[in-house]
Amino acid sequence: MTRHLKAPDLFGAIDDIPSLGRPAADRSFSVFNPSTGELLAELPDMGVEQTRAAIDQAYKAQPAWAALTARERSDILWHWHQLIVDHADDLAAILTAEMGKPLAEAQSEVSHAAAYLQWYAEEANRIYGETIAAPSTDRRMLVIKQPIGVVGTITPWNFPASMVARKISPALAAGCTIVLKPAEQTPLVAGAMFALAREAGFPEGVVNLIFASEGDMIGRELCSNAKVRKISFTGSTEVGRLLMRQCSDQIKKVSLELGGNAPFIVFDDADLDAAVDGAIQAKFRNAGQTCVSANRLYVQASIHDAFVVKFVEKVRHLSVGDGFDPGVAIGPLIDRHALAKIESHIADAVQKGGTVECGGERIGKAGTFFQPTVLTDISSAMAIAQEETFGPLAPIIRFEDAEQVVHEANDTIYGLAAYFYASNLKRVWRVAEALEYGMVGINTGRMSSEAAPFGGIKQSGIGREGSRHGLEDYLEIKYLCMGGI
Ligand code: TXE
Repeated sequence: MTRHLKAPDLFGAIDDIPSLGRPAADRSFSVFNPSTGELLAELPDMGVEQTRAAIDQAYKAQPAWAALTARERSDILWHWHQLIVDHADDLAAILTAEMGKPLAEAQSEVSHAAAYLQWYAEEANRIYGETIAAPSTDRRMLVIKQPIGVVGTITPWNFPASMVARKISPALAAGCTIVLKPAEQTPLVAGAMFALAREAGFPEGVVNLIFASEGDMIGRELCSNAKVRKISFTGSTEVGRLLMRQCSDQIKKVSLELGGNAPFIVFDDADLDAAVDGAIQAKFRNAGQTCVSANRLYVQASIHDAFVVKFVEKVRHLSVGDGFDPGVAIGPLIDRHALAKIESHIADAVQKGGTVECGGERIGKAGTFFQPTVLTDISSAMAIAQEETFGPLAPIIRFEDAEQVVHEANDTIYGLAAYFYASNLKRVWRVAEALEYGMVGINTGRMSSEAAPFGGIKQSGIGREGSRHGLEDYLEIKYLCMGGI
């Protein structure tokens, strides 16, 4: 493998990856730094044959992995956690180089990834069954939990380290083995994490990595290969839908974490400064490229103008640039398609009466930087209010009626995250219960945690990641009934 990255790195470890036991590919693909356009690395471009070989390895390794004691699996996960903590700075540097996010955000993501490993190293020891009071005295009835088997996982580029950890640590804790394909834009941090997994002592075949320049062929093999018993995917709703269709022939289990269209509602009884800070966090973290990013900001009419003034003032001060530069709050977008999507949302909004309060333009010719942008006079009919923008663009919608706004917030095919700021307790409960979302942030702009169930309803997905619910998603329920007692 050719190596170009200059950042402090783990390339000794990455160079080791082809020796994880899969045949090398004869084609390669390139990974670029989105801030500079610089070529970072060339990786083997694996295809169906390598995917099949990885699945075979995972299938062969699974019974022995499941037969270890929970404590033994937990110990290896702990070791992996410790190695990730020890190499956190290097992992964060790789992440910033290939994905673009500010180094401080990359460091926080690596900590978050490590937290999942820690959580599931603990949770591995807490897999419980049930006994059932039998309806006749000569029977005993109970439920045991067993690992699903081989899991195929596909991860996106926006959180390339924490998505890897969040998907595979519960699977491994449960006794499953995995084959993972990271996003083609950000395979390097996944590669480094897998190299550390090998050092941590996972037996051969338990964790398997596929580098590929596109997902289609690999996804098809993972979905159609009968040795794979579950698919866990994070990415666009469009690809999630396709994978679900491909899994339907074998009634294969799926966990899907897909797109969102998060409302962020500020009621007139909110702490305005806290709401402004929360909105900055929920909107501009990761340059808005987050499935839980605030996509539509609803602000009640009586506080609308005051909110806009304070919010715009803060947005103007967000500095945009190379994630390695100190003080940068917003890095580049992942690619030129992302720039084009933002521009089309702005053009559509302006054409239908929207006002650009700040931003609205690309920055420079190299890279994919876009000014953090605030739009007002937004209505629900605009594309910006209906579709996930996935960029540093905050559209503000004025509302009068507190009941109507909840109705509008729910009027979407998505149901991942919602946020609102309010102080009246009755309102807090009513709105929290009425929002049709898998996660609701109340007076906070940030809520991801390894201890909490992350996931959505409607077309935002199926299943949960994190917490003990995330572990259950990798376990089958088996009912045992013993008669003649
Ligand atoms: O996603 P894709 P993209 C949303 C967000 C973004 C849009 C498009 O709105 O603007 O999706 O992003 C693999 N079979 N999210 O194009 O294509 C691909 O290789 C199997 C939300 O990056 O879904 C990568 O590993 N796999 C989101 C992964 O799917 C396929 C995160 C994601 O890519 C495949 C990312 C196929 N046919 C985007 N096609 C979130 N929920 O956080 C692609 N892939």
